[in-house]
Amino acid sequence: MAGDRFASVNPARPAEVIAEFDVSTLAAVDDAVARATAAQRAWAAVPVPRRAEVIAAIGEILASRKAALATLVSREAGKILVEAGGDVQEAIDMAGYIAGQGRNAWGETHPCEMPDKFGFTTRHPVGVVGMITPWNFPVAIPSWKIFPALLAGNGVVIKPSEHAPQCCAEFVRACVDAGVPADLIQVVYGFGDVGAAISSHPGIRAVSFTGSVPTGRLVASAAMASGPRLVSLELGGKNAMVVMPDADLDLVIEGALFGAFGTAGQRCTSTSRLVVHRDVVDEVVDALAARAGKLVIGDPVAPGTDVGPVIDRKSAERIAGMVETALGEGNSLVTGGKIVAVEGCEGGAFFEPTIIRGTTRDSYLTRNEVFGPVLAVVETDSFADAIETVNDCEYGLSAAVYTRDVNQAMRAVHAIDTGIVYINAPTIGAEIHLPFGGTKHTGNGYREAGKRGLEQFSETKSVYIDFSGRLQKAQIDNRDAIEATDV
Ligand code: UN1
Repeated sequence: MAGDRFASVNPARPAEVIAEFDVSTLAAVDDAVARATAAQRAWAAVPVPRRAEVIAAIGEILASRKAALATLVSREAGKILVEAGGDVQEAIDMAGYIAGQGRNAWGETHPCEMPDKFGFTTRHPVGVVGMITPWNFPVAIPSWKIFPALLAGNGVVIKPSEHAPQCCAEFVRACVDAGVPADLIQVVYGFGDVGAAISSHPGIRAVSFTGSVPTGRLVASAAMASGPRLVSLELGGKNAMVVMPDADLDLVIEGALFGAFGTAGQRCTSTSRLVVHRDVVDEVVDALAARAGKLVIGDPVAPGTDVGPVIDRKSAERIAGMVETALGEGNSLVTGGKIVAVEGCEGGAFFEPTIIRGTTRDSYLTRNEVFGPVLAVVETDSFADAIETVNDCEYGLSAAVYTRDVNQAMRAVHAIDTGIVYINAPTIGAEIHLPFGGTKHTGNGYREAGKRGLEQFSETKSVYIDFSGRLQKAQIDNRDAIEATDV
């Protein structure tokens, strides 16, 4: 891989190069780990509230550069401008949240079994955290991982997706401008082999990955083969929205449009299954199709565009192939289904918002993640069947339930096996102070964001202080013996 270069391009106009990068060699990854390790030692000695102040300053710099960063996100990742701004805003919000945590509790105290003794926990950095991030939230997701890692006193080696490296480079530049020591966050560039080098690097103690299930498995295997290491995975989704007949159907249409076709369906949290009660399915699908057909597909930086491109031509072709497979299974096309050309965006990877009816729990389209603007409609005849349908899925990231019945809503919250559940709101739009992540093949039990996300890059130390001045033996086989020996 020595000497290789690659370019990131505008997915709306692939001839437009955004930036060029050297593919990092194995030696460059080694060097990055060595620099981050050296810088981490000094950073770990900085008091936590001081680290938090640096993170707060990053938030201010990001806010002052928000418009420029959003335009870059739009050009490099193809998100429409308003959603690109939301991507940057998540990082700003995350900076505020994490900075505030710098003055929060750093452990817990506990009573002990013996007199004149107590216990407490405290947190320590893991060392250097390796991160592999996707292109669909090219500023927000690095911030979800980097800010908690920094607050905990760690160094970072990050490999952004080859589709949106410049967004990460600009994000890290903001961190350095805010006062993060220059070597503490190292960015390496390239493809799977660079990710593999991070995952298995002996100097990296924890690996955090967001992406597909197959790549997540490779990352985890590589990390564990030469580990053990802490590995946090944030993988796929096949997120369902349930529509009961008593729901506010106008709200359903707005929510489904945003959930399924926002970000061109390329969020881990995008709505890709619409589980609708038979009594309202025709009404819902007709209204949705009418609105979907009017969404403006176009240049993501142009005001008025509703749906930008998918990330590249290969992805558009893969989505078209998946639609074809679904139709080949006998499902029916309600609207969309094709790659389309947009004037002024030559070679752009645009895919129509697509609705497909006639799928069941076992269809190809309800079982496989598309990562594009394709919504599969599954009919249901009862609440119980709807919940079973939601759960009959190998992923468990996000789900939404639309109903006006509060008892039904609460039953859904308990019964749905996903990491995130929305009531009367779409499957997208998670806020940074609540944990983000999922069950089953969506992850391996970790959560990003919120308090859980804050703790994931820390080691916990349990400390016992015995000020009795004598040997006290805990946990010997019976309490009489404890009393005889110790008191
Ligand atoms: C993702 O797609 O990986 O909840 C992240 C949401 C966004 C984050 C999505 N706040 O839709």
